[in-house]
Amino acid sequence: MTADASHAGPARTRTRPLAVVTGASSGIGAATVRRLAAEGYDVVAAARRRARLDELAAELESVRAVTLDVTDDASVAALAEDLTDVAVLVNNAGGAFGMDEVATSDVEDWRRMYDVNVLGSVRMVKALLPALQAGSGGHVVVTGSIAGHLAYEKGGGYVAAKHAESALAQTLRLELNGRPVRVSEIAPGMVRTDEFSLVRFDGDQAAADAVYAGVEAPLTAEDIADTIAYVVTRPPHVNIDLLVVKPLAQAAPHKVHRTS
Ligand code: 8X3
Repeated sequence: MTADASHAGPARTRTRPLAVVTGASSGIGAATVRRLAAEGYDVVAAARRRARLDELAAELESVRAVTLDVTDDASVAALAEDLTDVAVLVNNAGGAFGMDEVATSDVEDWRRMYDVNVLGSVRMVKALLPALQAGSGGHVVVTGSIAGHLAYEKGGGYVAAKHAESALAQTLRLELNGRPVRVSEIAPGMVRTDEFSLVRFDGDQAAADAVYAGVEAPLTAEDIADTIAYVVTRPPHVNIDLLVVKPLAQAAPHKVHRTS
């Protein structure tokens, strides 16, 4: 499934199509950068942690590191400034903060999750839409979550943010109908990465490890990168609206088979 420019649309002015990946410093974002580079894209790897991006860029010739904070309008504008033709935007920056019942949850956690997951994607889409519509068009990918489709106890703030991100993708698809921009949502279930649960539990490694305890094979970041690569390398007339991807052991957010 090696991509060439034709996968991103008819003849483009670039020799390789350009992909922009946010949240690229680790986990699904970094895996997606590597995978899209292997698929034939030039990739702008964007995130706050520049040192990690520089490592990626040193590893892969087709990757350019750009410091980006999706919660900051000026930072997003600076990234968009010199991008005139973007084939793929992967809105991957995001995350969960806290795991609490609504009654005891921290409103600030809800606010931060809304800002990075939802408004971060809105800012990126607004800034890059002209470049996504340039030439032969582009593709907006939103890294959502099963939490965007099903609620679970103690997940309220994250569930709400991911539902909103899904609503963003659906709205955008309606509004862009007739224009050469595809919109896809990838909704992963349990993905074991170094940071997702550690961040959610504010650095509590034992709590983070417990999420995956006894689960034979949680998804990996590479599994989701593989899904994203599949979606963006379909022929340009094919729009995959939504892909929900869970490990075999997970039937629902709260229904996980554990061997111990
Ligand atoms: C991560 C999946 O189940 O923790 O987006 O909400 S879950």
